[in-house]
Amino acid sequence: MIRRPRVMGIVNVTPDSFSDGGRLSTLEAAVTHGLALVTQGADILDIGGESTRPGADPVSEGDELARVLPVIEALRRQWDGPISIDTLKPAVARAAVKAGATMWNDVTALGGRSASPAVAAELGCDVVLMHMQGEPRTMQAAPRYDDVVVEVRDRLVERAAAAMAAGVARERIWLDPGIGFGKTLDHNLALTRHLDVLTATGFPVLFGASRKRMIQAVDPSAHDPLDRLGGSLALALEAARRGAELIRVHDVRETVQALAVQAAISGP
Ligand code: 7PJ
Repeated sequence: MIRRPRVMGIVNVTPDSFSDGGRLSTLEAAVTHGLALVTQGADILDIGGESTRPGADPVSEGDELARVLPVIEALRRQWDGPISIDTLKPAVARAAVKAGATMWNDVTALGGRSASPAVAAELGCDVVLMHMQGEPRTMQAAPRYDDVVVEVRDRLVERAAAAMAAGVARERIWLDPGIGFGKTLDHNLALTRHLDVLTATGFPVLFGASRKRMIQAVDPSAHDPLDRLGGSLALALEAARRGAELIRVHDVRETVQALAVQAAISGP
């Protein structure tokens, strides 16, 4: 039986988070949610204190630290599995790793700050290099590519080379196509359909499309992110089939089950 990919459970610690509507804004709720995701089968937790959804405003370093650090510290006391910090700020990544995080998930692929590659090397943690065209506030205005699959792959391989030049070990690097980050529906579909082009680089691939707007673009009735589970599962299964090793999701239990059944079907 093929091994199913691992599942990364999303823990938003943002009052404006689009799919949790602020309900996880307190420390206690975030920690409770994270532990519930572990019970549901999450292999790794991704803690984020700055929303990067389209149109979102930036958050100050102080506010971001105040949101995520207590959550990471509390989770670390109660769980010894891997924890990822979703941030583009090297100072937040450094503090998070000191508090016990083991992975830096950077939606700017270490390009958000000039110090990022060197800090990633210094921390020695796993690093996710995600592709984004433009910046969150404006990235969905007019995304444009000649060949989105090749351009995203080439850009990520370039960012991986920059990370390695700064001292990040090759085996620490993950690539992520950045579904929804400066991409139209057609771009997102092509990146999913041809995810094997990214896995062929030899770097492990993380894929995240959970509850994203591309699902509403296919099913216009799904304007509420909570109504996008079916689409999220379809995307997770396809990404797994195309070689993704880590799938980032809100609905951990349902995703783990779908991936387990897919692996069982594929046989011994
Ligand atoms: C992603 C992410 C993603 C990685 C977000 C949302 C928007 N990090 N952070 N990949 N998306 N690595 O969850 O809808 O796709 S925030």
